[in-house]
Amino acid sequence: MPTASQEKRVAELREKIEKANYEYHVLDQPTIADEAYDALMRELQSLEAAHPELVTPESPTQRVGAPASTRFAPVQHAAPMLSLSNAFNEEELRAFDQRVRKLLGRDEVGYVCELKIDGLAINLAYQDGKFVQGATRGDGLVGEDVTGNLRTIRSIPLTLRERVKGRIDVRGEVYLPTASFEATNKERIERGEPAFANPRNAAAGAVRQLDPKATAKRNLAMWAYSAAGLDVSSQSELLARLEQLGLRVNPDRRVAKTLDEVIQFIGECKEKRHTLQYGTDGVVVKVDRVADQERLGYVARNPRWATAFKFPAEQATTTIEDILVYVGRMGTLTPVAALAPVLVGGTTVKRATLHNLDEVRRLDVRKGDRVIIQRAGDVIPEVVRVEIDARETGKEYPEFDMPAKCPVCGGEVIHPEGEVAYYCGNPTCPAKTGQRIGHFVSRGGMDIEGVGWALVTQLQEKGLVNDPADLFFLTKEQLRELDRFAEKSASNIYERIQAAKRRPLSRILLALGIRHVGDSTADDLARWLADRLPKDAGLGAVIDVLRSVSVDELQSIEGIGGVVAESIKEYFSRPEEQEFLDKLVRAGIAPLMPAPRPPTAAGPFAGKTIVFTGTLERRSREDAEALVRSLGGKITGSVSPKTDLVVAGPGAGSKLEKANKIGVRVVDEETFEGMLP
Ligand code: 0OW
Repeated sequence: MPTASQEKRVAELREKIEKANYEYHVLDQPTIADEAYDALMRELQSLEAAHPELVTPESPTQRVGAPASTRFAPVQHAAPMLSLSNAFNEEELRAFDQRVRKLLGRDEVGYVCELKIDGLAINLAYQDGKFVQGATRGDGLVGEDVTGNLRTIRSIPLTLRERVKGRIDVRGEVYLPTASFEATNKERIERGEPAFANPRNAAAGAVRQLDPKATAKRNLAMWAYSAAGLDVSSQSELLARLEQLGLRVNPDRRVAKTLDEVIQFIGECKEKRHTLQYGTDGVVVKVDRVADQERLGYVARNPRWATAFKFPAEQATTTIEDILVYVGRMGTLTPVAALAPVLVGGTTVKRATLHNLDEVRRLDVRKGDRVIIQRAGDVIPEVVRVEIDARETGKEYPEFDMPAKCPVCGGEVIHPEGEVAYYCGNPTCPAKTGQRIGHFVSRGGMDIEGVGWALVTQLQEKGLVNDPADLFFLTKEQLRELDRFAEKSASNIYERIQAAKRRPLSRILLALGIRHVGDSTADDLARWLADRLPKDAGLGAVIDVLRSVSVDELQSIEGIGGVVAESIKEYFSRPEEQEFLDKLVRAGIAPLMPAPRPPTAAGPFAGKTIVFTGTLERRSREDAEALVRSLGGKITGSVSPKTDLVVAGPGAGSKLEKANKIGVRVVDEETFEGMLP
């Protein structure tokens, strides 16, 4: 049993160490030397080793734990983690400001500007002031449990400086400081592993390590920028409150009364950002007052009260060494420029997309040309223009033409009449299945980290995998036999593939690669299925519904139109897909059904069907419709006895006549505006 003085000493040591951590990692103003800090830690570790009953999860010695069993378990966020619309120039920023002032009906707005940190968005759940769960943003609704890994990040406090009763959800960006990013890449290249393309990918890789000890080595840091559950009246007050609680908030921020002040701040940041110790790709501009934020609301998952001004793309000049042809997962042939390697925006670029043959003709780009290329954010670089006058007289610059045979399988290349694209006509072209597997395992799909091109190609060449479902039948032995696969990485990959059997249903639908089914359609379809199936429904039950559902039923789903409904129906009826789908079921894929949609706030339009007709003056038609949806209403395009309200602007025609004829309530725009909360 520890003596009273030992217990007292342990409490004292913890307080001194946490204070030192806070000053060093949050304030960047250490007051004790590293040696003194290490001595305190050693003393606490030896006291805890002697008296394990004294150890608590919050103890500073407990930051680096064992690999948790819950790692990567899905976490449903208490409140959706939003994404941001973008503004790429001053004009778009002014348009954002204009919309905000119009919707608020006043000119004085008041913004807060924050550096946009180029890292990985995370959610930190604190219960009564104690860090209890950390999750990645995921798709905004469901993220992954990375608590153990985030505990190793010293700028994330395990205990807040005030014991805030109840639960708060802090949002922030985990990032890898530039120096650590460069050191990590140096190590990886020495180990023969591919370098990370940018700090954000490196941070994501570090946060999603299977073992927290690996995360701890990466020297990650975090800036907090938002929170749910704190009673504040503005964003600037929220940031100050987060600092008070001991969270690290980026100091490069500014309250701006007018848009001109916002633009002034952006100009300062554009200069300063290259001197910063971390990656930033823009400035986030937020309406400051919370009351205004609530009034402005959201469109999809983008707040209307915030936007991200992205720093302009970086450009560079280089030479086209060759024009290659890349075969996509739908078999499309895409011309790609092989470039003389050049540094753009902090990373080396060797490839740039030429999109399609029309674009090649428009640019008149040829092998040997000097070109300007541009890289905006992390989208793939593209060729902006050719320096025609750099062409040497007398030298040949042959025009590029699409090949007649597929460069991967030699199959006939087809160019459907009137289409821009060229396709490989061979249905079993390995590039198609390779791309398809690549899409299936990608972050947007089943997110199976470590299954990259090199591995997929090897698996295909060895005939171990012909479609994505085959991945789930791979054994550890088969993986171990692959080239450059040691025991550890083979079992890591095997674990990740097996763990991927449990994914949100929307992810699985997205991973199938159905034409026209993107993020939001997959979400809508998954929710519609969840309303019809038990919570523990298997993939087989889901596929049975999708095989039997009609196009009309699909079209009745909110957000799914005719083209998408046809495409979904066509996919699930396609004969060559049935075997693949049945194999996925046999593999034991178990979808995570989405939580039922929370009941929409009982707003003035809750449960009502609204039709707009004629032109609106106060706001655009799509904004008005989105506002009605966010207030619980349903929008339809035609008037019927089921219509509850018609909003008629000037120039209204047949819909207004029909509404009057069948006795549907009609209001003008002013009355509609007056109905808004
Ligand atoms: N990356 C950032 C950042 C920021 C959230 C909350 C309201 C709208 C988005 O520095 N400073 N502030 C926000 O505000 N988001 C940020 O990053 C987001 C997270 C997910 C997409 C963006 O990267």
